[in-house]
Amino acid sequence: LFLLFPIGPVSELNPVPQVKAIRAEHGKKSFGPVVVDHLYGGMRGLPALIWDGSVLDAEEGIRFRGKTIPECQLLLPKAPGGSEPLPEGLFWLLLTGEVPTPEQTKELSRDWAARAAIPEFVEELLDRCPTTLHPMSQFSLAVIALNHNSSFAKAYAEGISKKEYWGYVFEDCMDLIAKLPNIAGRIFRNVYGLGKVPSIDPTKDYSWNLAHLLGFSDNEDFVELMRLYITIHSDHEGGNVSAHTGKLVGSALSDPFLAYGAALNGLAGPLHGLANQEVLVWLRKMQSKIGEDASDEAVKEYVWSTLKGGQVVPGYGHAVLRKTDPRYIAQREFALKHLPNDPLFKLVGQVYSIVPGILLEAGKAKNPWPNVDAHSGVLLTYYGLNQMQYYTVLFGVSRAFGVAAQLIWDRALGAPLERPKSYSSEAIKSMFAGK
Ligand code: AMX
Repeated sequence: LFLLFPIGPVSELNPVPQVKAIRAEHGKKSFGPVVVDHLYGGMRGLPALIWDGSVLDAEEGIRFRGKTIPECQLLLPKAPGGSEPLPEGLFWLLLTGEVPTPEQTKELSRDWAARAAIPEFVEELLDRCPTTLHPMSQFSLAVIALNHNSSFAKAYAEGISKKEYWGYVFEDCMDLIAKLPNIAGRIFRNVYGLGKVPSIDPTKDYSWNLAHLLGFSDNEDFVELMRLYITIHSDHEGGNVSAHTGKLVGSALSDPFLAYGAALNGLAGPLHGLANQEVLVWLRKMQSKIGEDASDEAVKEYVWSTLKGGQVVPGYGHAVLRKTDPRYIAQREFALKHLPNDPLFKLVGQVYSIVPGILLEAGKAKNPWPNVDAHSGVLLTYYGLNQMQYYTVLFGVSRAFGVAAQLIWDRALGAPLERPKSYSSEAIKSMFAGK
């Protein structure tokens, strides 16, 4: 597999010369002004990063190597009898820019299954965690502990050349992705008292195995949901908190386990990946306050009470998007196909018809439309995965695909240590005094 990826010096697709040419021709050209608001405003919109794997357009949403979600659903290989894309194919696409053949996808499933076992001490570490420790904290602990066996850290300590970094990072990233189902499965079973983690089946695909370890592989629709879920949550260009954290930490040449553990800690925040847990908590609270089958008026009143309480409506708004997230639409279409009459899905739809109007009227949020997290929980709940605190772990399994692809490319392209400049407010005052 290693030989199939187009990073090595012999490949015609190797983009290293292309990057050199871009820098030689355009290196000193400006994107436009940096204004003081960029510094105080969370760097929103500041051009600062390179990532070829996916690009986010404010109106259209995400494209993975130029392909929209519906295009990926059409073009990427499926499991026999399945209709959702296999995330193996998406990883291949992110990494190489090419749609793999079904056989290449199968080879990746086999490779990951062969690497899936986690060290015994990591199993013990997870078994010792109190069940009250949030699943995301357990997830991050376990991923960071995998650094014990990092090929990159070992090779670096032995003094490899810079040119060899990417190959070892590639090995670690493949291990990282492969081991996540066993970590995620163990956390799920430990926290919710669901018994021993079953074994990975080396003949099955990644999503089937993840579903199997969670105890849902008997339900083919749930397995299909996992395939769609991992595909659409994998990557969202380079600047979101988890992707950027992974890249930043990786730039210090911390190995992929340390870098992805850090990324997971960012994903665990309520304004980022934890929003999928927050959405379900919020919907359940709404139901207990205004009942099921509530009127539009009652829902409106509840949304306003959330805003008046100084809280955000979880699952709505986005730092980049200005339209309904296509990841939301893909999940809505899945729900229309598989669970059109589910009461919670109906509530999600009702909320969709009400919240944007209220956020527009409230006048603060730049984007009143739903994001990916507004819809994922209802799908998981429908199939019986109703442990809301666990939801972000599944997001974390998926996001590894994008962060891993980025880490491999960053080391292949020789990306330097990230080190932007910070200023004090005093410096800003004196810099612009009288101007
Ligand atoms: N409900 C209420 N207020 C909201 C809001 C929402 N859903 N979205 C934005 N706002 C508010 C902001 O809190 C901010 O208020 P302030 O001026 O008092 O600080 C104001 O509107 C302007 O914010 P913005 O420029 O529109 O958004 P942002 O880029 O600063 O933040 C995000 C983006 C996602 C953090 C924000 O929309 C939010 O908090 N949404 C709810 C949480 C959520 O769904 N997060 C998941 C995002 C997707 C993901 O990463 N998984």
